[in-house]
Amino acid sequence: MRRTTSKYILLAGALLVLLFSSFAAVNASEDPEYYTDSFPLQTFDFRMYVVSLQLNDTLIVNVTSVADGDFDLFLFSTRPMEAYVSRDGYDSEITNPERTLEYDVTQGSPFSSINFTADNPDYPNELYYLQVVLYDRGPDSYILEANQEMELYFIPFIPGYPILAIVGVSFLTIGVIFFQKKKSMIKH
Ligand SMILES: [Ca+2]
Repeated sequence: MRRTTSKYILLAGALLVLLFSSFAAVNASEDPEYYTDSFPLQTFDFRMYVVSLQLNDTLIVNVTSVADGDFDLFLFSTRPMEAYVSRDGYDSEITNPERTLEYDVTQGSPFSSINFTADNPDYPNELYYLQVVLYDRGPDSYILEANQEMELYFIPFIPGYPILAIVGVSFLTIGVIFFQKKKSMIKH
């Protein structure tokens, strides 16, 4: 009898925890620090995110450097097919107003931020792309906090020799695995 009572208490406790955590998940969407990410970068290296905004949604992104690194932020209205940053620094295209909606290239501050409201009625439900660049004093890590759910975005491979190289390496890897398997089969 006592055993079943304690079982019921345990079950009730578990239910309570479940209820409470689901409440916490609902409330999280209104939290200004709803999405967070942290990542280490080398100087002139970058990381990209994609975010979906509806008309009149506001996106607030804050990036803080962990050490002394100088990070910059760029928000694009179209899907980036290039990084516009290399070992030589920025390509001027990175601030082209045709695709770059907002950017923060302030120097000498551990904080970078973007505050953007999707107010163009021609684009009521659009994807926007955020690029975080370590501009100076790397390597360093950043901490990103955003009020919207974000996902990582990777620049697609441009068809051409990189694809050929990938296919070549894949075939080579399969070949090596096959060869080693055959070798071990002969041994046994
Ligand atoms: Ca900066």
